[in-house]
Amino acid sequence: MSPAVRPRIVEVRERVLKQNDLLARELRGRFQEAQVRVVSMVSSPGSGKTTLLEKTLTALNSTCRVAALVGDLATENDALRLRRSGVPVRQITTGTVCHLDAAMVSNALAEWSLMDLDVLFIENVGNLVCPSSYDLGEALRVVLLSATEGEDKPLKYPTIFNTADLAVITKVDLAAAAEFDRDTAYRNIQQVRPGMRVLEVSAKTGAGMDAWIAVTHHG
Ligand SMILES: Nc1nc2c(ncn2[C@@H]2O[C@H](COP(=O)(O)OP(=O)(O)OP(=O)(O)O)[C@@H](O)[C@H]2O)c(=O)[nH]1
Ligand SMILES: [Mg+2]
Repeated sequence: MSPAVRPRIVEVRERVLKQNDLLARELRGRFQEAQVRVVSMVSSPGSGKTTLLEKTLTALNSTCRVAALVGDLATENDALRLRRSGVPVRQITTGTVCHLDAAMVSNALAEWSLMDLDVLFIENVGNLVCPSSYDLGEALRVVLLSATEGEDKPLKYPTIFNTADLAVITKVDLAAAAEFDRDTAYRNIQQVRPGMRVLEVSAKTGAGMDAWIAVTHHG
């Protein structure tokens, strides 16, 4: 690569990110004004975002007005799964883009009145790299780490952990079978994001669900 090319790529990327930050700030203002709590979820593919979210939406549906947006490169599969909870769900299909951005969220919300919602969940595209740079205007960004994917993920993908507010260890029912080393996982999370709160859940058995659900609407 010639020295002249490198700065230009950085410049374009910075401009795109700046534009996203401006729109995210605007979205955050709209969410605050409408008093909607927005919780986003990021993780590697298959860590259990949709499974946890379906259980969460079902639990919250009787107590508050809740909805969800879900991003994937292709298919409406996750939206179909989440709609089983009975709450409004919109799929954002990103094509080749490996993350959601603030414009996609804003467009997906165009037909909904924020005033009619208490909690909005956003499931990001399954990816531990791309979503970390894109603020979506959320109040709480949650990073999931499943008990089956390896305790080293926080060290290998520090930015996604560093830009999250809460870590949730998922699939704890499989921890013994996967020989999940809990102490190492906690140590690695704290190394990249000192002080970050960590919860443990199993969407299959329901373990830890009460503490998780409380966090989603109270902070
Ligand atoms: N044993 C067990 N399996 C789980 C749990 N949560 C999710 N799974 C399984 O893990 C697989 C992936 O779960 P999904 O919820 O689709 O994961 P995801 O993060 O939404 O995946 P992408 O949207 O593709 O990134 C499915 O086979 C789920 O049944 C859990 O708590 N325990
Ligand atoms: Mg999913």
